[in-house]
Amino acid sequence: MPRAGYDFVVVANRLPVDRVVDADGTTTWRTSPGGLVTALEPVMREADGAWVGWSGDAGEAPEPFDQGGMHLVAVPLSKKEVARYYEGFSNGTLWPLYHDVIAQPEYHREWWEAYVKVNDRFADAAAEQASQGATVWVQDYQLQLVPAMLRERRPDLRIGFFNHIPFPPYELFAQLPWRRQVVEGLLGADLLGFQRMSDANNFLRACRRALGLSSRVQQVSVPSPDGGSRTVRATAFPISIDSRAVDEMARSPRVQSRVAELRFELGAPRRLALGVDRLDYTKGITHRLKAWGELLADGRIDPEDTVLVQVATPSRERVESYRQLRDEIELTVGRINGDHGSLGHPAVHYLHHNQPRDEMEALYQAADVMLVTSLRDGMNLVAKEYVASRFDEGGVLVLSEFTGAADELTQALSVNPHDIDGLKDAIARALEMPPREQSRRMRALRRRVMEHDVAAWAAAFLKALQDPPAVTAATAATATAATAGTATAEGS
Ligand code: ADQ
Repeated sequence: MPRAGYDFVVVANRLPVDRVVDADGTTTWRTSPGGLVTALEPVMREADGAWVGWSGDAGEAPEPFDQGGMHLVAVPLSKKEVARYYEGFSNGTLWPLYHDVIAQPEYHREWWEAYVKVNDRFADAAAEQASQGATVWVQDYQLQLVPAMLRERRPDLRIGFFNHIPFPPYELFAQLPWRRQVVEGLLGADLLGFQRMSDANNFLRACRRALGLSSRVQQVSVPSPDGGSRTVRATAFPISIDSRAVDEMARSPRVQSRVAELRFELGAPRRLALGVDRLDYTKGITHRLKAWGELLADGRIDPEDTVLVQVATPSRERVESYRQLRDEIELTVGRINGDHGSLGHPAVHYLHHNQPRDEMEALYQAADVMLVTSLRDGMNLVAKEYVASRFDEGGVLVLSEFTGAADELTQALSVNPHDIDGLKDAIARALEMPPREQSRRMRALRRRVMEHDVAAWAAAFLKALQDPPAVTAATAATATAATAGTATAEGS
């Protein structure tokens, strides 16, 4: 097979586009708005880039096509592979295992076999697109075997990997029957990026424990087939958002007038709290609702003047545990409204659908308090979006200590979502925080989020990937410490 010759190749489970079928049945593609695309688009355009990923539909893949300055190469997945590789091994095994086993991971050999096969197909597609000596950046937990598979086919490539979700402590990771293969797969990369230093250190520990390799500060030495060894680096590159774009949209007259409208539609409450999450058991939505329900029952919140808006994006609806969670959340919201709402005045407004971007900005602007109560979260971009949208320096962020964002956003009100009494106190405090304290905290939060945006994240990773190992270990650690504020302290 001849090589296509792209100097920069991104490999991700999903292509950065969604299929749109018009009324006349013709298919077009719309770029999906996401941080990763925003960050990588300029790099892609400048470096002559290709993006390898799944289209989102089972069955035959469309032919490669160009869209928004990117060359898109779709990898086909059969219906069975979607069930076993994606819904099964990625979302039923790795996702719960990597999020502290909040839900029980399932280990099935046929899921693992599909994961190997699909990773192999992604590696093949990437190897075909990359030019001699190209840079390939593999994204996330669905593709952990791709780095080694790619190195085997193309030792000339510079390979990076970024894990968007946490990497678990070895005591949990050790449950995985294929732990050795996963670590070996990742070690095919030259540079491994994690959200937090503690994730990188968990990975380095897995290298020692599962493979008996020796590691030094943020690097591990891997024996190569020629009898020598390669150095693989693993460190933190906390991801961010397109902060300027969020800030600008929040200031726009359209969003501003929508903010006033929204508050009116919600009955002009004195206080408005907001939760925005993918409907996922890692996000702690039930803990948040429990705390809110108890605050109402205790009389600490008056439903006449204080409301909660919970936006829950539909997610992984074919997976049984997600269906159960949706039922549980909707039952709880119904109970709270039954007990504390009145006609035309629900205590909790619940939306189970995607919101357009500008509506999200208006919600952030309208919210006096933002509730992020994840039980475990790689980063949590919602927290950063809230901060970037608050150009008025108002509003209070209540943030779980179990998010990656908590390492950076130290001026938020930090909570342990398992501690319902503590969570209730933090919510009550946030709802009554004086404006001066709000702006003092928000100013500090904004400094961090506006300076360290997603472009800075991508640039830092790609620069470190080009650097020779010995220099990079020090540079990456310094760069991360400089940009992440206190972020590195946590991992030590
Ligand atoms: P997610 O688990 O999806 O991401 P998060 O980081 O919060 O979590 O990103 C969610 C994104 O979806 C945000 O940009 C948010 O605005 C958007 N969104 C949520 N609900 C929406 C709705 N109803 N309508 C429109 N948009 C909505 C994974 C990891 C995270 C990590 C990111 C990036 O789980 O920990 O931060 O990848 O690395």
